[in-house]
Amino acid sequence: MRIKVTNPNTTAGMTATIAAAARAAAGPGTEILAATSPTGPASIEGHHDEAMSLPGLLAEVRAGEAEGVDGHVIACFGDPGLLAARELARGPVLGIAEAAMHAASMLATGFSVVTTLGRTRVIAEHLVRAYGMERHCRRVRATELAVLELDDPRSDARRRILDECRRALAEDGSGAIVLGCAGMADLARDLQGALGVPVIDGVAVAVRFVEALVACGLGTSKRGDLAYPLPKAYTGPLALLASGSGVPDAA
Ligand code: 2AL
Repeated sequence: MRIKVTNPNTTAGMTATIAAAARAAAGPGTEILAATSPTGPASIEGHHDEAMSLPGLLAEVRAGEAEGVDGHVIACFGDPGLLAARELARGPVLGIAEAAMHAASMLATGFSVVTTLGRTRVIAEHLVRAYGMERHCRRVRATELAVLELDDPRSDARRRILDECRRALAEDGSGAIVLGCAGMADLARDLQGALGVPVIDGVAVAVRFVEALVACGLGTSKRGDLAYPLPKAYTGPLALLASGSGVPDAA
């Protein structure tokens, strides 16, 4: 099967990290198509960044549908545009926060999220409530690392994330850690070895969850709000991104 993994920020180096994690997790016979958003912010660290990332992300989801992929992963921890992407897609579409939180809830009675800047914490907290994870998520913690520091081999990102994970285990009563950024995907194994508890990278588990759903013959419901978008006239630059959709009943 073919799974498209889209990085909604425009930093190709981060997409390389994400693609490596996705390919390492995927089962035999799964091809990972990794994409970087063609337009928008270099990193996503707030509500405005998320909004500005959506046209590029949705263009990639449309392109994946036109190529006939079996499912999608949105590789940013805010799960930007998740429901909009589901409207466009035939197969399953999973966000990495959604996948990681569900995985964590199956592995421990409580988990902590360790994320990047403090200003992104409220985004993760909104998702905790949207996914009904209030009973499982003990706390969302910020490291005050900028997303692009994760992409810089000279940064001390690993040490700062490890320190915050240790504080989470000591203070939150958590049994598992959810990594709160796609750019942390390459750290999960190493952190799990150092901490001795499950450390969950959402990219890996989202790929495996998509595989499982597709293998069960399941896709996105096309009944109700996740039906393909209604055809509309578009004005301005978005007309280019919304055209050639490959959306069957919007064509
Ligand atoms: C993210 C992420 O996963 N990618 C990005 O650009 N921003 N999330 C975050 N909390 O920093």
